[in-house]
Amino acid sequence: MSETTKMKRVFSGVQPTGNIHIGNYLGALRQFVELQDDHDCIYCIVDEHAITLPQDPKELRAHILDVASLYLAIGVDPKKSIIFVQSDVPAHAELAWVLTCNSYTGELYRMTQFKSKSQNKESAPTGLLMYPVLMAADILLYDTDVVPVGNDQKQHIELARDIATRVNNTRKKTFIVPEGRFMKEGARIMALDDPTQKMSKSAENIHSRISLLDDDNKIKKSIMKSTTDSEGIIRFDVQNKPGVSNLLNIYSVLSGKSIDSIVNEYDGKGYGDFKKDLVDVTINALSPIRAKYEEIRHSKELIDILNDGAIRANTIANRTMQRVKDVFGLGLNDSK
Ligand code: AQP
Repeated sequence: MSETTKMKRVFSGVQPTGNIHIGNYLGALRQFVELQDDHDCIYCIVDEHAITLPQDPKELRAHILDVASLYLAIGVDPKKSIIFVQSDVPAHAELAWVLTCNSYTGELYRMTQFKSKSQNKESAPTGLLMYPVLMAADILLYDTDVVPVGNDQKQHIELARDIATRVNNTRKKTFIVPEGRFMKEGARIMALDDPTQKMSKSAENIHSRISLLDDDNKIKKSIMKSTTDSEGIIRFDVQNKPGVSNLLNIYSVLSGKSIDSIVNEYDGKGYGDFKKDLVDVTINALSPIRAKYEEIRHSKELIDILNDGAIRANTIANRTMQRVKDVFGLGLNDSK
């Protein structure tokens, strides 16, 4: 393929901090599948991000394989996309240090995720503050054009763009300046128990989220318990009816129906009927993913895919790292 028709490079990742939930899926992961036919895609399991907060080592390794299996189960195709584990490519940490030296503490303290994750902690781990710089390294290492993510990552993408532009302007053109890609619907799925908070893997209440691996009973319980309001009318109004609007959003994306048509369908009906149907819609959407996951999770094929992905990712990452070393004068090996 010639330079002019080169496919755009896509990079994204998920932290193995627990089971992927429908927020991760609807905001980010379904884009992974959508993009892989006409983009050059690289999908990572970002385990180095996970240790910004303490993790049990056995659980972390299990979650790495869970997330990788879920990538495959939702339809990421290893023949089209590179799938690998972040810590298998040492250049992520290496580039993160170079970028750390080209970022400012002020811009990192401004990050809303740092503010919320360090809230109520006497002293926050440095990694929590540095996480967006590591994320910038993840992205810039692969000369990424497009980063499919949920809305909560907008600020971090901006930072990656700022750092890339800063290096390009103060040194020489070293990095591609990436663009975030966000879904129109599903870019921010809210917690079922508190629709003012985003759905999260690590929230204490398991009924705040629906994980892709939840069984039918758990799905039913979480949806039937979800917070709505006392008005009893199904309509989309995020400001005044955040709970019902969030459920409508989930219903719409999982069923492929527009929000307007769902609102019409439930005209005159109560929340009970609506929630019961949403349970069915959710089970129908998630059960094939669960079945595929079960096939893959303990297979040798999974390990082979990740090993092969790491080899391919290392090749690209090492090339960028050499370019960065040349620009900054690091080491003695000048590639030119
Ligand atoms: N609620 C959400 N709605 C839409 N998209 C979401 N994403 C996360 N939550 C939602 C997107 O999912 C991708 C992977 O997220 P992550 O694992 O890197 O970390 P996160 O954003 O911190 O997700 P969680 O689930 O809230 O994890 P914990 O609890 O560990 O912090 C990203 O593209 C993200 O935007």
